[in-house]
Amino acid sequence: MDLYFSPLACSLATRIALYEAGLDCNYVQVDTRAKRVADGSDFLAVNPMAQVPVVRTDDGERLTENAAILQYVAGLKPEAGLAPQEGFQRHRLQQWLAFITSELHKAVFMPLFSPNSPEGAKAFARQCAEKRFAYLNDALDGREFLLDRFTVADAYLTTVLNWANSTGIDLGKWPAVQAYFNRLRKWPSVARAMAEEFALYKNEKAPQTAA
Ligand SMILES: N[C@@H](CCC(=O)N[C@@H](CS)C(=O)NCC(=O)O)C(=O)O
Repeated sequence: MDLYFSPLACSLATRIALYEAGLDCNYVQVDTRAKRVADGSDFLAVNPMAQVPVVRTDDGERLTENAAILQYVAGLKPEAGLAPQEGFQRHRLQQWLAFITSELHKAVFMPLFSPNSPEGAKAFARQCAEKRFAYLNDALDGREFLLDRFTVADAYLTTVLNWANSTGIDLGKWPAVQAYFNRLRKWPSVARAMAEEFALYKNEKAPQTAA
């Protein structure tokens, strides 16, 4: 399996899930701004949306969208418990994946990160953050994870919360969210994936000094 990723982008969630499940993968770095794969090839040929994550399965299928990819990875190793396989808890997992992708990732963080989003869009995103983080805070109060154990939803939520600092969102306003993030960032698969991608991120941003 190949995972097309960009350091510390939302594709980090899939890396966390793969580490948690103990699955092997070929990690293919992408520069989403230049729309180039690390080998110089055109990323648009892989994903016309120019977005990570993309998974290429061992059968040659290409899969996009965090929610779909994370459930795919969880399904490769059901015994790792990264997603409830059946029953109402499966719907609960999907509820959280949908919330993270639409209400946090796209409604709040995307406008704050995008170099093309106007100031008004950023201000609106900050306004949207209030209700969404208050809701999340209530849901996490007294809980260790989003469901009853670590799942792919936690991998995705931790990845997204990791963007708060650099976008000026103060998680301290929502103590249960802050406590969750402080705890989950130390979870072994999360800590390992974040440290590895942070090193790649720093490297990517370093000025090119080679002659
Ligand atoms: N709907 C997609 C969104 C993926 C996404 O926004 N990826 C970002 C990185 S976090 C990206 O590749 N952005 C580059 C771009 O949109 O040009 C999903 O959930 O997988």
